[in-house]
Amino acid sequence: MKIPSNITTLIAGIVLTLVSLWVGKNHGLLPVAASEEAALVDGLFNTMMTISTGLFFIVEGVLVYSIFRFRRRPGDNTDGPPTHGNVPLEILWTAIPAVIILIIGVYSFEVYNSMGGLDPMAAHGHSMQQARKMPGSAIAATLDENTQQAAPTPTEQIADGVGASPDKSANPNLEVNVTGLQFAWIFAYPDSGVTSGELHVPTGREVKLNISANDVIHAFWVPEFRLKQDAIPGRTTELRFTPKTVGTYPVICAELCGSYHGGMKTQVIVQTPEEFDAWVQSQQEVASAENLDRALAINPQAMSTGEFLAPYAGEMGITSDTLEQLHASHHHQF
Ligand SMILES: [Cu+2]
Repeated sequence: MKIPSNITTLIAGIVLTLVSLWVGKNHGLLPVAASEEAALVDGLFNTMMTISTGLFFIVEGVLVYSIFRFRRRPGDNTDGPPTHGNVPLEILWTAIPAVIILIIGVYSFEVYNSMGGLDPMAAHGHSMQQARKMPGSAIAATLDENTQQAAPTPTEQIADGVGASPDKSANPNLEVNVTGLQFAWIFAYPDSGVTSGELHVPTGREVKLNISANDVIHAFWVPEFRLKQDAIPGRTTELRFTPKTVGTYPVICAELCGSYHGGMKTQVIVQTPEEFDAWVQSQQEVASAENLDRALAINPQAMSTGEFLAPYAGEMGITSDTLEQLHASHHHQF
């Protein structure tokens, strides 16, 4: 067998590395990265794409080369050479994948950790804030007091959060309560009292979603944010992120939840802070107008007939003159 020269091997190696790096950056498999956390996930994915492209071309290259180079020649009916076992080669092809997997494993662990996935205190955001405000008291002692005063729910004991870094998580800029139900998402903004079927978030502010479910398990997934979190009945899970790119992206239920699971979709609208504030204000106006209508509809008995009918009479173009004429004609009939 003719061993390829060192120069050929070197050039092949360089070409392979360059091709792998290029594919790792230009595969185009991921949607727009619309959150700041998305870069972490993309970095990991691109690294894995680079490594697997290199491995793919090495394995397939050797395979295709061997098919042509060592194919049966016409008239050659002999057996191939009886090769069996190669300890150094076997050690090598075990060691290389082991090292690669170890590197990817540590890297992915690091990404998950820096997104708050492993932080046991992520769900203690409020307790931590309280503890910091109390001068001279140890944080641990304050946390103990808190847990004794208010009976802890499982949510407070177990971290269900993922998203932003743990140090940021204590102070989310915007909180939204997300409820999943068959087959819709409801978004409630406790700060402004707005409730919406679509999630609106501003760029550059850290958002914390408190996710729960009314009936069965759902999962809140926004591919453009690279984030997914279960919505579980009876407990609250968290998702923290900072929206980065203005746009409209799909919110998809990623947990089979019933016959119309496939239709359980809505949108997340990432806006500039100004647009977002304007949206909140417009929603508050709609809400207060609705409340006014409800007040009118609820108390008809507290009103006189005239008061109750006044708005409708106005709509119908009835004036006090018309009413007087009606009244007069009634009298004539008697
Ligand atoms: Cu669902």
